[in-house]
Amino acid sequence: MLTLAIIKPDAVAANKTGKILAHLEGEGFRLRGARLLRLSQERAEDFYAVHRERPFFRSLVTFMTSGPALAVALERDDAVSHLRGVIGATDPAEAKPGTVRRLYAESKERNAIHASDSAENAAREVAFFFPERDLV
Ligand code: FUP
Repeated sequence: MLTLAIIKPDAVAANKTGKILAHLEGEGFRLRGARLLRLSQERAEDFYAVHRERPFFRSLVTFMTSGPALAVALERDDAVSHLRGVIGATDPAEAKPGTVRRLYAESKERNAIHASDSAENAAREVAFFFPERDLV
């Protein structure tokens, strides 16, 4: 089973990409796709469309377009729920010790990593970044 993670611009800018990938590999995830990219405003708005009416939407889009991010397609048993546990709560102050966000995130907005939150969203989000031919 595949899920989608994005190492966000805060973590890439802080040179934490390698540490975060090592953490994910240590949890048994295998890389099936990887793309370093800078989201356009239109693509970021599309990716976070479910949050369009939320008060943090504009700020989130500005942050997500602020610099390079690394999108990865990851494979593991129970990938979606396992990765959600590994990244921790949205706000690093509330994330459990040892989770990626507790270890590496700066704030609730600049929170180091995205992970798909359901099997349905994982399928949509993997396809958002990776055409079938780019999944190894
Ligand atoms: P998560 O699934 O943990 O990434 O969290 P959500 O889907 O609820 O939110 C998506 C992103 O919006 C978060 F990663 C960060 C941002 N966000 C804020 O900036 N402020 C908030 O109050 C909630 C979310």
